[in-house]
Amino acid sequence: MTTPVHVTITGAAGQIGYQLLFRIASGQLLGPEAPIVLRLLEIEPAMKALEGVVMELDDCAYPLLADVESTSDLGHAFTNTSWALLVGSVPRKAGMERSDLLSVNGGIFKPQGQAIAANAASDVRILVVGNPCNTNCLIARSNAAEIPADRWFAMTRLDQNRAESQIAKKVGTGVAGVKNLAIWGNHSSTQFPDFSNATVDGRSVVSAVNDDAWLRGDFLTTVQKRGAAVLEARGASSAASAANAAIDTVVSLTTPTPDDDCVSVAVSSDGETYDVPAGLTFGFPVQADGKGAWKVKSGFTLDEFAKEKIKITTDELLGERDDVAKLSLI
Ligand code: NAX
Repeated sequence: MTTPVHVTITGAAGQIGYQLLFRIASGQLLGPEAPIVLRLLEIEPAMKALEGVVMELDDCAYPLLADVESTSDLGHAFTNTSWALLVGSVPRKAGMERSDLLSVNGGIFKPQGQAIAANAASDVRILVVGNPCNTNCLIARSNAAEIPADRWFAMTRLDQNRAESQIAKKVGTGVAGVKNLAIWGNHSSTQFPDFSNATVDGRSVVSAVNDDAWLRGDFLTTVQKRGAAVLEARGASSAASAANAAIDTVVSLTTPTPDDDCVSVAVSSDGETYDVPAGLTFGFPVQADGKGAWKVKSGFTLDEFAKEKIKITTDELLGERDDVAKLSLI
């Protein structure tokens, strides 16, 4: 049997974890040929719930699932891991300032970065889902200097999927026809879902939609505030769609990106691409080669409207970076 790939999921007993684990164990993350060891990290109070989830994993009798390790120990959670999906974090509560939120999460992501550096496999790649995911990723990466910057990702794919779906509905076509849709910046309400470089069924989205007011207005705000709308309607935040986007991200980063398309994901800025300051974990259009390497896709045209929006989200990320620097988290 092929050597199993170790995949770590933090916050495994949470609602995204519950939507994610079964899909990973069934082969949807790494394909039908890759046996998997799941390494599940939770905090002590959630270990009992995690026990129940593991029972259910057993009860699925997945042929690809070689083993499941549940733990609240960071070193154990990241031992030999090749993909670390950092989902567990502490959400913003009423009355919490941004700096409080970053401070609490710094307490999670700083030691996780250190534990990944000390224990993970040499090919480890990390996807941060837990919010504020861009800056949580920056914190973990800053505390794992041994791991190259191009192995760290934060999730903006849910925003890409949401944007594609809105455009497909507006044009009255299938979502598979929507391509090259970049999410720039932060996974927050300042993100810029870039309609101007996107295409639908081979035409520019701008001409296919033929409604600039909608693109610059309702479309943008619907995507930016979709998480809040789901929370309001469901009484709980997005979980199945978030788990789906995490799987989409890994699949897209491990398969070649077609020339006419891109993957939206936040990566470490090199300071030279699209004038984004160096070192921020910033949402870009990315192209993967399918062998583990990727690059930020060049050739996107950014007009004044796009530049203005990208500046807003850049400033927000710079502010978050200043906050975590002051807290000595990076
Ligand atoms: P839940 O509260 O259901 O689950 C989080 C789990 O993390 C809990 O079981 C908790 O015990 C665990 N946890 C907390 N601290 C931990 C630690 N130090 N180590 C390990 N586990 C820990 O939240 P859920 O709905 O699953 O969401 C998880 C995170 O994803 C949240 O931060 C959420 O904001 C974020 N999201 C990110 C999205 C994205 O697109 N990047 C979209 C969906 C989601 O909002």
